[in-house]
Amino acid sequence: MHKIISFEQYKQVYKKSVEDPESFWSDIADGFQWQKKYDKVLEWNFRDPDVKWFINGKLNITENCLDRHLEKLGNKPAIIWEPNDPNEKNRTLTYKELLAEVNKCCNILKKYGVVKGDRICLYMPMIPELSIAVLACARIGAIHSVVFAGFSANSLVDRINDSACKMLITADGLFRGNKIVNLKEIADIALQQTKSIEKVIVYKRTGSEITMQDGRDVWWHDEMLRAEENFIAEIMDSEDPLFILYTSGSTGKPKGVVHSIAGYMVFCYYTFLNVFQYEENDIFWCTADIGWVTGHSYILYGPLLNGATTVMFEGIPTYPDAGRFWSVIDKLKVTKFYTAPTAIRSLMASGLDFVTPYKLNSLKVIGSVGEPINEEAWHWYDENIGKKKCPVVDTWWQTETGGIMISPIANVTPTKPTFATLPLPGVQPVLVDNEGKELTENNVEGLLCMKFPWPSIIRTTYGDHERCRLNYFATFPNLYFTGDGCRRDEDGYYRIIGRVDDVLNVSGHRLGTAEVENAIDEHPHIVESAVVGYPHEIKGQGIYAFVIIETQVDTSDEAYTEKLKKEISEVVSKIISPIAKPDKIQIVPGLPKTRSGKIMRRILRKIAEGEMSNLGDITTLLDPGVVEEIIKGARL
Ligand code: 7RM
Repeated sequence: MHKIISFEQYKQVYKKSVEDPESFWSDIADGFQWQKKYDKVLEWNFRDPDVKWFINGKLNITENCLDRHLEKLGNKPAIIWEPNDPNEKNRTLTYKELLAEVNKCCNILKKYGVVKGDRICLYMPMIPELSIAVLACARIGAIHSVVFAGFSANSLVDRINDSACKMLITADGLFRGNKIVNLKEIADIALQQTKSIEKVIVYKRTGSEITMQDGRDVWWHDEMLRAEENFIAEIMDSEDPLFILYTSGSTGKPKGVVHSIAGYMVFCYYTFLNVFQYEENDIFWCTADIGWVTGHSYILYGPLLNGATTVMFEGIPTYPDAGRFWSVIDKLKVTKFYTAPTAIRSLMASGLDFVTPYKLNSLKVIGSVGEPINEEAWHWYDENIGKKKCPVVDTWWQTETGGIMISPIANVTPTKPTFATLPLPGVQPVLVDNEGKELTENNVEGLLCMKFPWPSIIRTTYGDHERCRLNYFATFPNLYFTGDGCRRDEDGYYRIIGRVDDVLNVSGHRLGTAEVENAIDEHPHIVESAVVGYPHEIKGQGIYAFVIIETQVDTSDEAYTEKLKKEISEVVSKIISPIAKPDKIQIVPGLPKTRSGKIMRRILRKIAEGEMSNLGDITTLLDPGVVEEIIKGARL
C-alpha cells in the first residue's frame, strides 16, 4: 500500500510529502498497531531544537515488529543466523520463536529490576541473542545502548558511564574469522571503572575460561531456562527514547545519539519497504554489525517491522576466504543484499576467482552504505555481483537520521554510478554555501542540510542537549546540518562528496580526528599530535598521524622510532579500538599552526595526499619553516 512502484508515482508522492508532510506521514503511521492513537502528527522547531512526532501516541515498537505478524507469519523465519564458521549449523528463529525468546529475556530483565527508562548496555557478538536482547529492552521500555564488540574497554567505560547503564549484557567471547575475542575479559576491565552496572548477563558463545563475579554476573542460559514465555509489552509514549547509539563527532568524546520510538519506527518501516522494494519472499541480508546504526535499522527494526526474513551474519567477508559473502548468498538464496563500499573494494581486490564459483542468481537488489562509493567499485559491484540485473541502491544517511534519506528506490529511480540520486519522500535536502545561503540551482556544490524534520531525526545527544544544538542546528539557522559536502547535478541528482568537518570515515567507521589525537597523546613520549584522513584504496580513508615527541628522545634512532610507532598504535587500539589505528605515523618537529594556535589541517591533509606543490597560502602560519620539514619527512 505504501510501496512506490514507478518513477512517475515517486514524483507525485514526493510532491505530496513536501506539500503536506503531516498527512503524508500519518497515512503511513496509521498502518501500525497503536495502543492509543496520537493526537497530533508534528510539532517542531530547529532552534532549540525540539521535534516531536505522533504526539501522545501510545505503543510498543516490538508489538509492531513481532506480535502484529503472528497470525499470518508466525511460522515464517524472522532471523536466519549464519555463524562465523561455515561448518557450524545455522539457526533460524521464526516470528513466533523470536517473540517467545524476547519475552523470556524481558522476564529476566524484570527479575533484575529493570524498569521503563533504564539504560542497558549490550556488548555482544553478532548472534541471535543480541537481537533478542535489543528487542527485550524495547519491549520492557528500557533504552538500549549497543556498543560495537570491536571497541576497547576504555570505549565501553565511556559509553556505560555517559548514560549510567544499569545492566550489561555480554558474552564470554566472540568468533571473528580465525580469532577469538574474550569479550567478558574486556568487560571486566571496563566494569572496574563504572559504578552504575548492577547486573551482568553473560551469554556462553566461545566456552572460553572466564570469571563470574558472585552476586553480579549471571549466565544467560541459566536464566532463560527458568524464564516464562509470556510478557506484556510496556505501554510507551511515541517520544520516549528507544535507543542511544554513540557516534563520533568533530570534537571530544563520542556523543550518544538518541532516537525516539514512533518516528523511528515509521521511518525505518517505510524506507526499508521502498528502497529495497520489499517482497514477502525476500531473504534480506545487511552485512553491517548491529553495533552500528545500519544494523539497528536494516538488520533489525526495518525488516521486522515489515515482517521480512532478515539474515544476521557473525563472521567477516574474508573468512574462510574472500568468497564468503557470495557463498552465503547462494546458500541462503539471498534476494536483497546490503553492504559497505569498503567491503566491496576489498573483495574486488581479491579477484574474480572468489566470485565466479557462485551463481548469485537469487539476487534482485544490491545496496551500498557508509561512505562514498567510487566509480570502479560501483561498476564492479553492478557487473560481477548484480550481473547488471540488480539495481544498485547507494543509500546516504547517518546515525543521526535514523534511516535512509537520499537513495534510489530499487527499480523505480534511474540510477547513476556514485550518486545517491534523489531524496526519499518526506526528506527535504538543501545545499547551502559557507554563509548558509541556499543554492537553489542545479549543477552546484555545497553543504548538505535538511530544512524540514523527518520522523526519525535525532532528538538529542544523551545528557547534553546543548551539544546536539551546537553540532547540528547552530551552524545555519533553521537547518539541520549533516556535516557532508554534496553536489547536485544537472538532473537534480545528489552525489555525496564526504565530510567537511573533522570526522574521518575509515572503512565506513566514523572516527573523530580529535578522538584519535587524544588517544595518541596518552603515549608518555608524545607531546602533541594531529590526525588527518587521506585517500586509501580499500578503506576509503586512511589515518595519517603527525606526532611531536619529547625533545630528549633521539629521533635518528630508527629502531627506537619504529618501536615508538608500534606503541602509538597499541595505545590507540587500547583506548579506542583497533579500527582507529593510524595507517601512517610521521614524527615531526612541529605542527603548522596559525598565530592563534589552531592547527592548519588543510595543509597536513595536502601533505598526506602527496599534493606538496599545492599547499595554498601558508604565510599566516606562526612558523612557515615547519612545513618544509614536514614535507621532507612525509610518508607517502
Ligand atoms: C549509515 C551511516 C554517516 C556518514 C555520513 C557520510 C557517510 C554514509 C553514504 C555516505 C556517501 C553514502 N551512518 N555516508 N552513507 N557517504 N555515500 N551512501 O553510515 O553515522 O556511521 O556515518 O557516512 O559522510 O555523514 S554513520
